[in-house]
Amino acid sequence: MNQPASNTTSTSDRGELGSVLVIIPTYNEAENIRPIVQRLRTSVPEADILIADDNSPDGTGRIADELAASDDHVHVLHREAKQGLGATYVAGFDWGLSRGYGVLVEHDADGSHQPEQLPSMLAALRDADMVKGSRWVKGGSVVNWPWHRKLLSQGGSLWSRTLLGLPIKDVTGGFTAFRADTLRGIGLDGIESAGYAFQVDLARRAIEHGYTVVEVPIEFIERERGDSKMSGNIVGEAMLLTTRWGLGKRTHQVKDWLGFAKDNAAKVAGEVGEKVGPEVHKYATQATKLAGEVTDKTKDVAGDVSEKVVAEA
Ligand SMILES: Nc1nc2c(ncn2[C@@H]2O[C@H](COP(=O)(O)OP(=O)(O)O)[C@@H](O)[C@H]2O)c(=O)[nH]1
Ligand SMILES: [Mg+2]
Repeated sequence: MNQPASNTTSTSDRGELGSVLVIIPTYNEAENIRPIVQRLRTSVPEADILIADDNSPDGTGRIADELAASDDHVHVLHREAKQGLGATYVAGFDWGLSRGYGVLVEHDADGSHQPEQLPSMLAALRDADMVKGSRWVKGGSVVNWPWHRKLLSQGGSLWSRTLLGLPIKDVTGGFTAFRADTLRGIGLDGIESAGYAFQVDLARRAIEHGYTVVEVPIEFIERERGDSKMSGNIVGEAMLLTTRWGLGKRTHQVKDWLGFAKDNAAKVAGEVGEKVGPEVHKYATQATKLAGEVTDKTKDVAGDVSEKVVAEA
């Protein structure tokens, strides 16, 4: 294996970016893989590329081997069978992290993500922990999408943004650059999500860990060759998991708030009791006890309801 390419310096206190690995997951991308690798080599010549192929029946893996044989910057990870985008990326991240790359990039093979836009994302990563190429910020756009795809994508982002409280406009987008430390920090164990949910999962983990996530506008072009592997199942998985994560988060918030209300009620009752004398203090204590029982009951009900919704979803 050749060593990761030369370092890129950074002025932020996050430290140098280090060498860049662009991971391209492929399943039946025989027509697309050569041109996309060529464009990446031109746009980010210092970066390495890892093609992570799930044993594509159309021979994409063989073409990837040919590309790797003629270029030290290109590597191939052959996987046995189609296991979904999320599992492929986790394997690609592990491959890159164990080899010391400082930046790991998610990049589709089908031409939707433009290699020419990667340098501006890497520049933004100097002052961030994670950069998402974004279709839904000012300056971002989508080319050749019918209205229902736009609705699905924007609706999906709105859904996960609202439920999870994420400050990100394009949560489901898959053109993303991570610092290696960010991926190590959020941890890749226990990630089970496959498609769009995988992108939401990474974003929510990063935000929950306090990392800075920046969106850079991109122009996303619908693929011209080959077929999309995204399906109704993948959309369904994204909605189900996002709802489950969102409800888990909200239940905790409700429980925290009820706990706070209970403590506060006891405190106020105590203060009032001291002022108005022992007789009233007795009633206040009883009222507080009652309030405590009610809030405990409400917490149980909130827990039951959310578990029920999650189980039925
Ligand atoms: N290795 C691997 N790659 C996949 C899998 N599913 C999708 N991909 C690749 O992931 C990228 C994005 O998938 P695509 O079908 O274009 O999704 P869409 O853009 O949402 O329609 C493409 O490069 C696909 O070849 C999978 O199960 N395994
Ligand atoms: Mg695509």
